[in-house]
Amino acid sequence: MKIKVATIFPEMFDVLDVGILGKAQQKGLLDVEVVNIRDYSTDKHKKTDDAPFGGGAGMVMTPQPLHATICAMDKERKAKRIYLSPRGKTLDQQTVERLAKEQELLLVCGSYEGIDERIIALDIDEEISVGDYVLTGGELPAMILINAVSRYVDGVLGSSESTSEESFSNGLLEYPQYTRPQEFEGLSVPEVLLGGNHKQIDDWRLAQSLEITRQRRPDLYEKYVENHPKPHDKEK
Ligand code: 4G3
Repeated sequence: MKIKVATIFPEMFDVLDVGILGKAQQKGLLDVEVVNIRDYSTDKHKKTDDAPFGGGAGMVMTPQPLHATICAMDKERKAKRIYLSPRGKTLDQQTVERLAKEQELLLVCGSYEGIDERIIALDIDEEISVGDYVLTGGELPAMILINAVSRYVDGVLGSSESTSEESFSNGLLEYPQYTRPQEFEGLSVPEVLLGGNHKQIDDWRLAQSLEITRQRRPDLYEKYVENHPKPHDKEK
């Protein structure tokens, strides 16, 4: 998968060369290309921001460098163009899976109080938020999106890290996990996990997932229960 990023802080994306995503890039499964918006500014001081019309706090990213960057990066308009912003639709696992099917993404990172609205009208397909909080720029949200989407690219995860059995794949939160040693600081691993009865283990894990989800995420719990009606007593 090809992922292009437009930002005024390209060096922030060096962390993508580390770990699983670094390995995926070396293997050619993932190709992240980062472009500096400042390089496309025609201003004599290479400015990329200005004060907002109408007044108010902070600065707004000017349209010229952004539009020039996006046009240069996606001449054939073949990328899905995404702007990371607090007013976007909140990213969820279903959206991650949909975006992972795209050939190419172009992620636009805004700084300060955001970007000139006309760039969104002219150049952006979709606005996405990574949660209800404000950061100094869209760079960390872009990296969250890259990380989440890359896990669905064929070959990026090993078989032991597959996406099929994890949290949210059944709409529930994860059950508790344990590894060696069998006792740690006086706390033991639940007996059922040591027995090797896989039906019993699956039942225990589902019960744990259901209880944790009911306590922490009643919204997810209600959805699960609606879609998994209890088998009622057989008619006589
Ligand atoms: C304000 C995205 C700030 C307006 C970007 C962009 C949080 C998210 C910014 C704007 C961001 C998020 C840049 N902060 N929740 N900061 O995904 O358009």
